[in-house]
Amino acid sequence: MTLINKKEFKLEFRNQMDFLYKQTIEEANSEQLLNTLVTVLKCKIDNIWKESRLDKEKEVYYFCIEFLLGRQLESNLLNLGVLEDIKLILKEMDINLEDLVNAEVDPALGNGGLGRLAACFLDSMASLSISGHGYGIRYEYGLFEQKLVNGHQVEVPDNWLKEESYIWETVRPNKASIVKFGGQVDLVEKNGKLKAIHKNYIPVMAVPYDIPIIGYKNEYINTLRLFKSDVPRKDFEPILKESKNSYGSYHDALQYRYYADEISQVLYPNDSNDAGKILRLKQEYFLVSAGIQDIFRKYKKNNRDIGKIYEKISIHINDTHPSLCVPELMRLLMDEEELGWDEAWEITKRVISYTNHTIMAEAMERWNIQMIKELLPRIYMIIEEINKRYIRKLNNKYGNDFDKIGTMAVISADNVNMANLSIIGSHSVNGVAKLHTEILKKEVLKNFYEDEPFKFNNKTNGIAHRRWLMLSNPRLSKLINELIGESWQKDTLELKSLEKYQDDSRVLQELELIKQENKRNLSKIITQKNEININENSIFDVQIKRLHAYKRQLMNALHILHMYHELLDNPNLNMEPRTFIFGAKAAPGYYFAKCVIKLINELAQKINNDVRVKDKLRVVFLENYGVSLAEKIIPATNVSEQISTTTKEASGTSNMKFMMNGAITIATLDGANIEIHDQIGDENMVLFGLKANQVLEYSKFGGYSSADLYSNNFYIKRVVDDLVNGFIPNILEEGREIYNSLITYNDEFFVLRDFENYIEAQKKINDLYMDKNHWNKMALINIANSGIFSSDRTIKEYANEIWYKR
Ligand code: OX2
Repeated sequence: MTLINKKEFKLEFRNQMDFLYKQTIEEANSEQLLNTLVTVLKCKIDNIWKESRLDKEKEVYYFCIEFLLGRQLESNLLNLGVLEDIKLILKEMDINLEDLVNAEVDPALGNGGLGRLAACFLDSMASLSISGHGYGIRYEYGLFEQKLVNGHQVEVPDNWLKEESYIWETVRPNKASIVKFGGQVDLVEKNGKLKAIHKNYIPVMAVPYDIPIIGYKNEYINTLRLFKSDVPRKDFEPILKESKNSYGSYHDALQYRYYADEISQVLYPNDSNDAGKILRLKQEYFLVSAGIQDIFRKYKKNNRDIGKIYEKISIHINDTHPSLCVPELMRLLMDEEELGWDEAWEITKRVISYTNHTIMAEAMERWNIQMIKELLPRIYMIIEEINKRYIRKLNNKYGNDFDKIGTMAVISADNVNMANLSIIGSHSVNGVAKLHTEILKKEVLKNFYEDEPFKFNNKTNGIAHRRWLMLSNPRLSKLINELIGESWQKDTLELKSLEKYQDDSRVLQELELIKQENKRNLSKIITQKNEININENSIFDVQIKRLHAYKRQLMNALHILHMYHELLDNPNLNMEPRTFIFGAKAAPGYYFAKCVIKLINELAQKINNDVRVKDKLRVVFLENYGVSLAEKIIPATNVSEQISTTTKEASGTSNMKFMMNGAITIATLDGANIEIHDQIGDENMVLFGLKANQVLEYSKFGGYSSADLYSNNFYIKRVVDDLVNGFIPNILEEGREIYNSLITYNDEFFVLRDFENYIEAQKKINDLYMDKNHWNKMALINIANSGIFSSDRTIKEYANEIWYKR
């Protein structure tokens, strides 16, 4: 790319520094240098960063309540094709790029897998020159910062903007729109048609903040548009005639400001469910209404016939949080564009598609009808009508099968079922891995599948290999380039040709050295953060993800406890030294998850201070896990823990990142672990645990007793008793809570049922690692077969099979 001319760049950099800070480079700190660099880069990309290509192409709008972007500088430089050049030029100016990279904030505008997937998808759409943009919320506070105090999680607000702006964003005040809350709706007759008049509403302004999403070496830039809520500016007054206009008093004005500001104030820190909280509903409608109004504004600039909008627009709703896209699109088509119901409904279905990300019952969004009625009166009317017409259709088809119709209705038991609304209002419903989609079709959404099988399809998740391999593991990336050339960077399936080196001891040796170096780097971070020394030659065994009962960090912890006992019983036990590494945030209100964090930390205290096992066993809990930390941990991992209760993890995506970086996976046959297994077989990963049909049978017919297992199995009893007998200090309450979940409440997630099997699988890991050459070969085969898990593959499938289909 001819973006950078050295002499010019240096001059621009100095000028910009002078303009922004009135000082020299030598005087500037890292933040100032970073800001200067980003400002220079933003000027350079300006002419290829277009708001929209709607005049020519069909555009995809990806609605998501979370985007977990990670730091942008290095990724943007890589994608612009100037990473190495800029590094060198800065070096000549005595600036270390790494310092600037580390000075950037890591915007935590998401909880976990869902938000990170959205970010990987944006990267892939841009890199594949697909005109696809994200719509989200510019949260003032992202996911809380996690501190550990005496082994307890303490949440600190994530003040990432620090009252300034985000270096990559550009605010577009002239593209703001008004979102209306509350008030009343009257249907009045006009020219023989009913027209909805919305009165006394509370107007909130949605201001777009745009972040460029730069494609990989293709001069293509899309936009992530995040909305901030605000009180309307003066120039909106003429169109606010019907709004509630009694903000005369100081107190009222303050209250109004609070009402508006609050909406984009903070990300809900729960990665499953916040239904029930009115503010969350406000956030959801705010995102949806601002986004769709924005789409209409752009569409109408170049297109006259709104009835053909499906030819130019695809709206994707990522999980049910943006489900109100369905009635909002109906509202705009009918109330603003004056289309009739039938035409509007056909358009809506053609435009919208929906991804489901979980089957967990508690994560299925349902909103109380009273709440929706009051907050969104017009939207509620439309939902009611959608429901009425749908039930009529079902009645015609299924007669009075009320059970069936009840599960499919949009409104039932005083609630609006958001998944049902999304399915009915779209032309495509997809799950995120093979098993997950099968469970949707055969169990959770069975009735819908039987009714309209053609809507259902699978799109196995993927990861942006640019961030998760090329950037986070540059040494491995370089080795791959040397072995097979660079074309894999654009087509990751080419990684397959690495397999020809599986018996090449020099290559395997090199692979091991790279892993070793990455482990050394991570050890330094651990020592710095946790004040503990790590044996760099031990197996780095890692579980990093949100803390959830179904993800079974508890099983991992109990196994560590088991190993500890085994070592104490037999100090000469033939085992490879192991370092268990955890990173996990618990939702602030999720008591059980917090108990597990406390347990792991106390276990770490005990084990790490026991000189008897000093050389063999270490436990590390890394505080404040997030994207930046993941980039350091994953390349240094030997063993990837993917041990969810089968059927519960829809896909998982860290499993793919680990595989691509040459870790060996220990896993249940859950989520995308199945597809990983399809690629590399039993020989190259270690499987254990209940199969999906067994779990489903237990849930349907019962037959599992954890108490029986506990009484009859020495190993299980030993570790479970340790939760309550004082063996692990300072976990009186937490240990009891966990004990009760396992024994009194019959171990909902089959931790004890899978425990022995897990111990065996872990032994197998140990034995495999003892043969280093063989281990390295497995690692190589993992890398070679990880190409299918690039999100480029996933996005091509979405594009071909969902978005561009009409
Ligand atoms: C997560 C799922 O739990 C995870 O399995 C999946 O990999 C990820 O989404 C991306 O598809 N919130 N987070 C998820 O689902 C929901 C709801």
